[in-house]
Amino acid sequence: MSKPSGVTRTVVKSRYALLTPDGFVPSRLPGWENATIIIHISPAMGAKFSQMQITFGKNGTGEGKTGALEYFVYVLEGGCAANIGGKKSNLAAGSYVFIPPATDFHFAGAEDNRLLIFQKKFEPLAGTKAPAAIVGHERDISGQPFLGHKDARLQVLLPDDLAFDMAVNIFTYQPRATLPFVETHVMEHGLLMLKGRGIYRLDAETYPVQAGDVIWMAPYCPQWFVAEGNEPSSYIYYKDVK
Ligand code: UGY
Ligand code: MN
Repeated sequence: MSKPSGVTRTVVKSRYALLTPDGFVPSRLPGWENATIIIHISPAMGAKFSQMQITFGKNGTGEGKTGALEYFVYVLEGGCAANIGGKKSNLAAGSYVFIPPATDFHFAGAEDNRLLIFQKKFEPLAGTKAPAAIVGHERDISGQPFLGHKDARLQVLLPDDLAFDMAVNIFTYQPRATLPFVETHVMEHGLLMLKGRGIYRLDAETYPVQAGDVIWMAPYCPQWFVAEGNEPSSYIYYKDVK
C-alpha cells in the first residue's frame, strides 16, 4: 500500500527535531554549482550550528572561504577531489575533512557524491593555537567501548585537544545495545543516522528512527538510544565542546 499523504515522522520542537527524508526540500548555496543542498539544522531552528547534505550532479563543485566558521565535511557516498588551503586530496566514502576558519576550499565531486557538512562559528581559546586542517578516514579510527560497553562503540574523528571547539563522532551499536543512561548535558548535537534503526528518546518522548533520519538536540535535551533490528546501527554526530 502506498504511504498516505499528509503523514510524516518529522517533528520539530523548541528543544529538539527529528527530520525524516520524506520532508527534505532542496535549496541553493552560493559557491556550490550543479549540487543539491538540503539544510537540515540551522540557527533558524534555534541551533548554534548548521548541518546540511550536498549531493553533486554532473561536474558538481563547491568553493569558498570558511571565514569565521569552521567546517567538518564527511563523505557519505562516492568520491571527490578536495583542495583545502592549497593542499589537494582525494576523498572516498568514509573520508572526512576538518576545515579551519579563514581557509579557502574547493570540492569537485563525481555525480551522486554525497557530503555531510557541519558548520560552526569558531570560538578561539586565549593562549591556544587555532586548529589546523585535517584529512582522515573513519577506517583509521578504532571504535572504543563507550563507558566500558563493548556493544556500543565510539569513533572519535577529531583530536580531543583544547584547540578544537567541535567534536564529531561515529557511534555504532550492536542490536539491542543502548546509550547506557539518559544523557542531559550542556552540549548541543546534530546527528545523522547512517545505518540500521532504533528508538531515540528526545526529552520525554520516544521515536522510531532509521538510516537517513536527522536529529537536532538542544543543550540539556534528555537523550537516549536503543538499537533495534538484526544488524548494527550507527550514527554520526556533532557536539560543541569546551
Ligand atoms: O557524546 C555524546 O554526548 C553522546 N553520547 N550522545 C549521544 O549519543 N546522544
Ligand atoms: Mn549526548
